[in-house]
Amino acid sequence: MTERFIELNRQPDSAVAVLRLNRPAQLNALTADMLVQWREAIEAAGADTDVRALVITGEGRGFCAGQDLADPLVAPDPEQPSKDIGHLLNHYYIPLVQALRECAVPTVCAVNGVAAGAGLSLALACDLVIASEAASFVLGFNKIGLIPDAGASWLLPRLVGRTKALELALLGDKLSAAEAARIGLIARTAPADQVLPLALATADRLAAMPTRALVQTRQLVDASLESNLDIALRTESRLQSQLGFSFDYAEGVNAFQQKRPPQFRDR
Ligand code: LHQ
Repeated sequence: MTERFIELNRQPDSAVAVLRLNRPAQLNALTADMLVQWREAIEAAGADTDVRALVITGEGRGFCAGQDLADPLVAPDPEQPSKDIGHLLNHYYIPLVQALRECAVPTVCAVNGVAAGAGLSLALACDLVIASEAASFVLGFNKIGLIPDAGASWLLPRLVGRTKALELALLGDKLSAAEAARIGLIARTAPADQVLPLALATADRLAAMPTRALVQTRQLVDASLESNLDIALRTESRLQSQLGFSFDYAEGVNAFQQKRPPQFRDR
């Protein structure tokens, strides 16, 4: 039987699901099985209509050290010099990054410790990143002769601009959580024992909001980076037109007028 490296659990009495990377002795370095399990867990959380927000975190002292470099799929092998490591990206990483970006509910990444290589790329693919003050961030691809992958080359310049993106990618220095928040790589930091509680509280807030509008907001923000004002104005208008017929719109306006908290329920 395949070993489980990803746990997915619902918080008691809450619409928040928690996805936990669980391979702590290797700082949650990613094997092919783990990448499949991670994608399947995101899809399962998104398909469960009782789930309205997803928290992603790691077990142990690391969040995720990126690709498991000891995995025979990627470990250099003199017996097999033509091994194609791009295969792993095409079949495992790309579907996982897409699952994160298209998740049917908002995602909050609670970075409990070091995030390296593709572990950093995957954290950055979440909607909100909250890191422990003890966490650190390192691209590290340059140290093994590779380029930033799993979306990092696209995300980094958009998050922190060309200057910082190239500094991080070319020098490969470890960044503290405080510095990562200062340059806008992540949303915020919290003391080590508060990072998961803060991520859960943030996810609870998101879970009480109109999910469909939040997910479409993510899509609009992502699309804006490739778009222009005219296209953005028209896309906003099309989506707003649809949302105007939703339960959550009527509920939000009625709740405002009746001076009561809204009870959103669309997914
Ligand atoms: C690991 C790993 C690891 C295995 C720590 N693998 N065991 C995509 C597609 C195709 C090909 C290649 O790549 C990719 C995407 C990528 O992600 S490439 C980038 C891969 N990741 C890295 O290069 C990071 C390698 N790790 C590190 O630089 C350090 O371990 C960091 C900075 C993450 C943490 O350093 P420390 O806190 O000093 O911990 P440590 O180095 O002592 O690691 C603890 C254990 O975890 C250790 O095992 P051991 O048995 O000696 O206790 C490491 O071997 C293991 N580990 N990363 N990626």
